Amino acid sequence: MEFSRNFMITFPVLLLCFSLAYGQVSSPKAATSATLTLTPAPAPGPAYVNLAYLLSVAGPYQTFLNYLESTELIDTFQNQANDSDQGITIFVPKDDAFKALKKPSLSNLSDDQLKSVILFHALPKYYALADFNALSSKGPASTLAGGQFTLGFTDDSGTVRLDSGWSKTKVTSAVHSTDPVAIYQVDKVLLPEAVFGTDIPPTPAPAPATDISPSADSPSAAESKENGSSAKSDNSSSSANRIMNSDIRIWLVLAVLGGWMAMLF
Ligand SMILES: *[C@@H]1O[C@H](CO)[C@@H](O)[C@H](O)[C@H]1NC(C)=O
Ligand SMILES: *[C@@H]1O[C@H](CO)[C@@H](O)[C@H](O)[C@H]1NC(C)=O
Ligand SMILES: CC(=O)N[C@H]1CO[C@H](CO)[C@@H](O)[C@@H]1O
Ligand SMILES: CC(=O)N[C@H]1CO[C@H](CO)[C@@H](O)[C@@H]1O
Repeated sequence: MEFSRNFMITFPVLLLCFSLAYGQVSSPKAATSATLTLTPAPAPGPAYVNLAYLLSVAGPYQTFLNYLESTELIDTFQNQANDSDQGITIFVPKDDAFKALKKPSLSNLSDDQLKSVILFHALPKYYALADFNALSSKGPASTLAGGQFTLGFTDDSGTVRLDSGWSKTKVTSAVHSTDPVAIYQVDKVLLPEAVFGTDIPPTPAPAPATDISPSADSPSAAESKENGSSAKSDNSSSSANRIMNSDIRIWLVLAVLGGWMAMLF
């Protein structure tokens, strides 16, 4: 009786002790996975597509939508979307893509340059994903920003890749694709050469080289940048710290437990 009562008290405490120690070591990493949304096509007829509404509900596109609204280009886009003869194809970068934009940032652009950059994210015509194969063979395509603002496309066995000179990226999901409105998500903000090729402020030479050379497969590019000792040096010390912390924790709990059991017996 005495034993089982003590056991019933000490067993949960031991469990707690171990779960604390191990929980510390093997804390789960927050796996943030991008959710790709594909809104189903509305059934009846050529319905009016409200771009501002669609972008606000379809994904993490708030930054792009904010730029559309602050530049008042939302009307230009919506007008093009309303044109059922031509339609519109929009490449919308995720909010993350704007956050990742460091070297050529949008903050230094004049109003006109900013408008050009935003207009650069749309083609004045509806293209289904299947149309890009044919489009890619016709050379660079003009965007809503006009003449010299062209985007190159390649259809890489079903993956549509975009090349603006400054940024190479690809279509990662179809947000909406019903004639006359197509909205495709892209991984990067599209930076036109016509703006950034001539107006890069302080350090023109190194910036474009590092941005252009690693192609669309950005993970490997990011890794190769982190080969230096700074990225690795904290691995040993931080994990050692964690192990030391959990050791101290175990010993503390065991000490308390020991005192407690001494009192019980
Ligand atoms: C687009 O069409 C809708 C519905 O017909 C209309 O309410 C809206 O004002 C139009 N917007 C533009 C910018 O043409
Ligand atoms: C660009 O903007 C940043 C701050 O946003 C500023 O520090 C920098 O001087 C600007 N560069 C030029 C060339 O205007
Ligand atoms: C391939 C590569 O990026 N190598 C770099 C690794 O980091 C050192 C500095 O720690 C650079 O000198 C190398 O160029
Ligand atoms: C820079 C550095 O200290 N890196 C260490 C990271 O952890 C591995 C494995 O413990 C060590 O071999 C490295 O030296």
